[in-house]
Amino acid sequence: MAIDVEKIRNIAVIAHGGAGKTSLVEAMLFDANATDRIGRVEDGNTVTDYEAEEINRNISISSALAFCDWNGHRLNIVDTPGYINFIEDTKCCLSAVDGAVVLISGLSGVKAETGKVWKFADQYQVPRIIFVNKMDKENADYLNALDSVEKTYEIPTVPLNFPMMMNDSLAGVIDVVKMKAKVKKDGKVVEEDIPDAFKSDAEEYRKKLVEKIAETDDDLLEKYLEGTDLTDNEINTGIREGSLNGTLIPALCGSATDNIGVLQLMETINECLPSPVVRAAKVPIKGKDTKSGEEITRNPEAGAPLSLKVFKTIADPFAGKLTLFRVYSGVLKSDTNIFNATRDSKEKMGNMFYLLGKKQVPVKEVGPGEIAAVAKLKEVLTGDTLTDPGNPILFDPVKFTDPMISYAMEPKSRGDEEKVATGLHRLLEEDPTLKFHRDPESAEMILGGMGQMHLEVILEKLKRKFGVEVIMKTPKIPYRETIRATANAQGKYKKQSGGRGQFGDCWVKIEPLQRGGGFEFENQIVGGAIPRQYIPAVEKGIIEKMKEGLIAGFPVVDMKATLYDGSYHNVDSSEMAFKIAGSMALKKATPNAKAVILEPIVKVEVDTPEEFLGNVIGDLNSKRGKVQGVDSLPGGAQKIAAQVPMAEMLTYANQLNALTSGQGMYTMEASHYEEVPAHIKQKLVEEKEATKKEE
Ligand SMILES: Nc1nc2c(ncn2[C@@H]2O[C@H](COP(=O)(O)OP(=O)(O)OP(=O)(O)O)[C@@H](O)[C@H]2O)c(=O)[nH]1
Ligand SMILES: [Mg+2]
Repeated sequence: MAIDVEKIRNIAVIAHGGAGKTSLVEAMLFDANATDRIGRVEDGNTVTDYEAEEINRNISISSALAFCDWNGHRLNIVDTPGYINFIEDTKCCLSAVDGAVVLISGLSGVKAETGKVWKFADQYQVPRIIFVNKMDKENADYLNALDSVEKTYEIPTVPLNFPMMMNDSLAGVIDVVKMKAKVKKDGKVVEEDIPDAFKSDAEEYRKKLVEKIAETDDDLLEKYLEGTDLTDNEINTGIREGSLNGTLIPALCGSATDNIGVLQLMETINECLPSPVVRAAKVPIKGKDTKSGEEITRNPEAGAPLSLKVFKTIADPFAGKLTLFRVYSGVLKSDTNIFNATRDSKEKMGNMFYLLGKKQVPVKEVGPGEIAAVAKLKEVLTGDTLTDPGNPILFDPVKFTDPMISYAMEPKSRGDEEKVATGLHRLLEEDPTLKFHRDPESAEMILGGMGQMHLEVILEKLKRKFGVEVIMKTPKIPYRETIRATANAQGKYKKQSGGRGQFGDCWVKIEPLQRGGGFEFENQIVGGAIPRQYIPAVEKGIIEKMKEGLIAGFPVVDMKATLYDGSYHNVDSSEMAFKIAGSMALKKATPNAKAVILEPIVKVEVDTPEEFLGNVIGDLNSKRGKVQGVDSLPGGAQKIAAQVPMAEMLTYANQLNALTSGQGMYTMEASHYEEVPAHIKQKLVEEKEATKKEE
């Protein structure tokens, strides 16, 4: 029997790294009796951080699912990673939920990475609740943390509780919706009347709460102005409407590891975050009819045609591939025939189950709005739409950011290539941000990912799950080459020594295009100087030479080639001859074209406590970085915006940790290309010559 769609709450727990997401999920599952103890990240015994690589590092690397039933509601909870290397996974999970809990640390307030996940939630219009965590910590400041949210995201927060500090320690929270104290006693949270010491603060918070809710609705405002208190129901409706419309954010505080404030958070999730039905009314479930291409919608109803979207894939060495999905419409049974609208292929559903971390809880039937998993589907990947064969619909896939860095790699022991490729193939299914290809020139295996830590984790997984070890070689920076001057040259390929020879002769002018101009080819041949059928061959020859690079082996960009003259031989001319002639012409024109090397520049934002500001800026300058600005963040931290060559930022995570005693955070994204300085150019040209000699 499928679960009542009105009673489902699909939420993602999102935040910067280390904010307490996994610990909060632990407390929620315990409070809902889905587990009988609260695990600790440090002890490696939490429900959602179950992969060895996560336990070894005490961080979440990949999103994990859990579920519990609480107060008549089914909570499907996605615990997401916070560290920058793994945040694309968080984005994908946010595309499949109806609400989010954003954790903010009571110590630091908003951090650089918070901005990333916040943007993702905006992108998918996901209503959210703020949970200010670590309020048990000394110097934690609730209002400062909320202030950082309001200032950074320009949206009012509505505190629904505040910390109950007794003898400088967090004893509980004061719920200003119910006007009750929720106090921790003998490991259990009990509800009591508000102690006198907290009454005036409670009144103050309550007044602000009613005021903010009243401002969201004319009738409520009138009632408020008449001096009548709002009912709990009016307050909850006001909060729900406000968070759905994105005009306000409900906020709570507590401590995940002390399990304080968590119960009220779960009440607020049930009361104020949308069910799949409320969500669909706000953000319709839209897709394309795969036959007509028309835009069509689906309703989260059992009677509607089946449609579901895959938001995660797990490569389990034993259970095989696990596919995690969200049902948008219709009912799915474990033997249903389905159609993969993304890959135009047929699939048969296998055994389905709910996931509680790695624990699988079998289920025969899942209905609209539900989240579940299935093993061993053949050709299904993250982002795919699975649908009723008779009523196909295609949902928009999630677009993933391109890899930030790539390494050449080789198996530690000879003959393991096949095993490496098989293992990688499985990991590629699991991780859409991972890219693998063989370099057409060096035939090297190139692995691309979001950062150093990301690739290290992949190598550990390869070893642990698929028993192969590989070595990573210096990363390949995606340098480019271009020209700065116009030059002309002739490419003449002539091999005529009896019998069928080879003859191709062309004159080409090359000139620079503006940055991002790509490649243009113009044919200015007149009078049949070169027969029409050979002209594309000249262009092909030029393009191939561009791929090889002109001075240091990097692909050439932003160049125009104009073919303006040439000659041919009736017998000996061929496409091949003119292709070679084209490539020769480009090579010959190079010395006069002022060829240069372009390097990728990344946009970096670094958050650091004030005391390390000088170190961080000094270090960025020493990396040929250009600091664009420094902004003060609420709470005293500083945000540095800079543009830095990617080549200097490969192992920045470790360096920033050292510079800021582990308190710095940064985000990095590809920005543009710039010319490398002469000494770097020299070094790259020499490296290319050295590798050429080795070959
Ligand atoms: N004092 C205190 N420590 C906490 C609290 N919540 C989490 N921690 C600690 O903070 C550290 C990080 O907690 P996690 O739950 O792993 O944080 P996370 O947000 O899941 O981190 P990532 O998954 O790596 O992004 C752990 O050492 C926790 O024990 C809290 O409320 N109070
Ligand atoms: Mg975590």
